[in-house]
Amino acid sequence: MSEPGGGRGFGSSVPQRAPWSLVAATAALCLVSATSVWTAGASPMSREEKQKLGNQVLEMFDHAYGNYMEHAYPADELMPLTCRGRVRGQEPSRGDVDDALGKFSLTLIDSLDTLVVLNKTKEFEDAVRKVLRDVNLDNDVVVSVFETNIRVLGGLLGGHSLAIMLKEKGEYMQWYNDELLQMAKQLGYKLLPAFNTTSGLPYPRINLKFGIRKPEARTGTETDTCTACAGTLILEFAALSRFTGATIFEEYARKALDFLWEKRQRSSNLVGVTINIHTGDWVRKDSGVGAGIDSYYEYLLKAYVLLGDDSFLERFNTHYDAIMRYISQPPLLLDVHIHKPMLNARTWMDALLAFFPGLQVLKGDIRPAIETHEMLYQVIKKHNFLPEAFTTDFRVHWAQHPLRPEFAESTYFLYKATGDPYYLEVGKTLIENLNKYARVPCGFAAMKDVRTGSHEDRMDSFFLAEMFKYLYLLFADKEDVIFDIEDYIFTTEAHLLPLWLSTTNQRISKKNTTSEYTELDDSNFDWTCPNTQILFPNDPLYAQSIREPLKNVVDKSCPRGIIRVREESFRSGAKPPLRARDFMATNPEHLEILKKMGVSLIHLKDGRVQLVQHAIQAASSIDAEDGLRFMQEMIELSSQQQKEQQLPPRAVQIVSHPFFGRVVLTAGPAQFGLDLSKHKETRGFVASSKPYNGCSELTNPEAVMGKIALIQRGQCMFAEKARNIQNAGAIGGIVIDDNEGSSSDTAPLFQMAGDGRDTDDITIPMLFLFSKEGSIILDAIREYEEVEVLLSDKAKDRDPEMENEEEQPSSENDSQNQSAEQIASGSQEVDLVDQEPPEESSLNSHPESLSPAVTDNAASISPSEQNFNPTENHETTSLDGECTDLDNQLQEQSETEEDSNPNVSWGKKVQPIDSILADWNEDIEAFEMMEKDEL
Ligand code: DMJ
Repeated sequence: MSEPGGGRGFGSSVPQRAPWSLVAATAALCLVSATSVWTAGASPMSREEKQKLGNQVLEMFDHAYGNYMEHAYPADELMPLTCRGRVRGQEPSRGDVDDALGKFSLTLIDSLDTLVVLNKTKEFEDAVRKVLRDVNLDNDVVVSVFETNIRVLGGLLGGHSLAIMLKEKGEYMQWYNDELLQMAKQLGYKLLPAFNTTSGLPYPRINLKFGIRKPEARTGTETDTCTACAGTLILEFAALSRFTGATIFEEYARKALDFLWEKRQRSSNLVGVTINIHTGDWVRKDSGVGAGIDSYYEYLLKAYVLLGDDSFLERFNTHYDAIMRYISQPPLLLDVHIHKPMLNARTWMDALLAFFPGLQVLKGDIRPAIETHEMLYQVIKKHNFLPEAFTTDFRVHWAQHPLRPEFAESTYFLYKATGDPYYLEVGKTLIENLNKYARVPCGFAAMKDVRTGSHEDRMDSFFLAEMFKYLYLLFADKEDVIFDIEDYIFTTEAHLLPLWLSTTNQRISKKNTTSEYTELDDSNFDWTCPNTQILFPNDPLYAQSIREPLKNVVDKSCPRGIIRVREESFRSGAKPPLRARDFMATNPEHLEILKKMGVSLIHLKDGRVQLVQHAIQAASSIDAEDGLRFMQEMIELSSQQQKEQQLPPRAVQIVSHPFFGRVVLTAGPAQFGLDLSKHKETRGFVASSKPYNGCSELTNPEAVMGKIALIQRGQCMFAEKARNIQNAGAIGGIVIDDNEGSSSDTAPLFQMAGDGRDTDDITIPMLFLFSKEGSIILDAIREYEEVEVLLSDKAKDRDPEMENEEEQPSSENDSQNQSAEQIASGSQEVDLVDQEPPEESSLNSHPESLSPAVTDNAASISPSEQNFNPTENHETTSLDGECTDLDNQLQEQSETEEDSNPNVSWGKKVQPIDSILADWNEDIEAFEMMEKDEL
């Protein structure tokens, strides 16, 4: 093995070489000495407590990895609720998410280097042998190039990196002869056909056996890919080239990066989310630092660190400057349009952006990292986990949480940068929440809905690749890790690549790397951490002082969006533009403003009012832009309100032995019966009704009396089933879908509607479960006979209390011993006819709702009441002074930013009307895209 040439820093640190020391190495310097600089603030954590927490992480990893190996391996992933492996093709398709699964024992490969970091060298040796013995990379399966690169190629390379390190130490892996590297090379060649495009951007998917385009491949026809998908290859591909001497991999990855750089929007220096791989046109022109773009930025900076190529740093700095100018609205990071970067593209943020503070630490820009991290932590404190998306006023936008590691990653890097024990306390909270809310008898289950605490039958491989590494390293002292973590860089999947690669096999020519950069002025380095002494100028409370004003940002926020208000309004002293949330169709002043903005009001025959904007009718281009913003806000407001009118999902929690509340199933609510959000939860044993469809008087009232009746969907109205079980004395009901294999993982939940008549006579709570969730209860009945459940709007904490309530012995092993078949099977064989369709909420029943319709050059929305005025928001705003404070604070920041940075006026240039019109269709498309947007 070559001598490591890496320098000292920490985790994602840098080798000591002069050319690139300006940014990355200085960041690392901050990190090294910060620990000793910190002396006050949060109480320091004792070595004993850190060790205790480290051991807890080890135990949690054993629980996750052990259950995967015992119940799922060689499948790609563990399904922790049904305690079996997820095999692609054998489960209902979940769409793109399944593209990570290539029938190559994904979780095992993704876990390899975690085993070494966690000091499980013996297990690592076993795992490598299993990979070499069992894993086949030649399956006829279509996989994501991006996911296969970061998880599998990265996993094999991380495993190889640590295998050769161990071999050199002389105790373990003495038999190892680069076998993982050979597999990595084989996989690398399998991915190369994806790059056969004129642009050099890879196809998003490839067939492991047949490549691209052949009829058998079932892929190769896609036209678009995400920026991160094309821009997150360089670390793994360059490492593969440098380890093997085969330069082609690094060349291909460089070419893709070069193309993306060429295609950046030249005036904003931002990139969009999706790009056409043939034409290079931006398909989605919204731009942020989260989903779809995130690791493109990460890899530019880390490619510089690993490869020492200045061009990557220059590109990163150019993008970073743009990000801080337009997207960063501390503590928020909000997507904007690449062509109009002063215009926010969304009023919500996604969970993937939680990696960004960690990247800012590597860059050396600590202050905004602390701010954004603190904001994210406040959201976590409210919901226990970071929801997949949340609004600018910190409401849940998408409620899932698939145990993503990004926040733990940033916490680790911030601790290394500041040495502030506050971040150890944050890590402790993460551990507690995982154990309390996500731990199930057979591993850790993703959260289906952070509001209800319900689970999804899913444990993604990145949970083992990343979460446990960052949490363990957070509490570890140097001697707790058997090698020097500072000699390695973390890939986006937290795989470890040795820094000595920077000086190995440097034969790759830089001919593909363009030399065209925007001139960098000094402001590009404004956010660079110069050194520790300046960052913490004798102020050990520095980080705390940045966090303090953000402590209550979530609790005190108003339930409304915070949208950047155009600065020129303030400057000229003019009134800020009319906001959608303030609009009242009966206010003549508002109607006048609408007219100026080119927005006309059409009174429809049915009493509704439609808004249509024609930019050309606006009084000026500024007014046209205001009109555009107004319409965008209206659409966002409308979809938000529609969401709020939906009853949120409910939870069915199995509380009896051996589940003790650890299994929480996502349930659909009913529009009739007891409202669980207003009343205490209902707890009871379950019993199947006879007839099972519950469509006539029950023949087994004695069995369901005082219990929660299980009824199958179909053959009559939901309300009729409810009446029949209520008459038999049931205290609640669970309707189980008759559509075999249906699951809340793959089908949207719905509300059970009434029967069109008065349903006040139904007083018991009714919930709906899809077939897969229902079969978990039915299987439990078969196995344990007595099964008790809790019906509620939010799962009750699974704490020892719940176990104590039971007299039966508790043992995780008991439940783990259930065979996969026992838990998985259980669909009922009942002949059924079509069941009732779920009733949709209509405009009439929800008079406030708006239905956006977007047409050529005009967007129209149709409020059903003329006086569109979300009073709830108003009241909250005017009653809660602190809400106003938050807005003012952001406003002030906006103004300060403007004062100190003359370039901010970019977005304030008066745009000619024809340019606005030219962009119009793009905006409409972008809005439509955003509405449909999925992570
Ligand atoms: C990981 O697979 C990688 O970190 C990737 O870059 C995006 N995020 C997932 C985990 O959330």
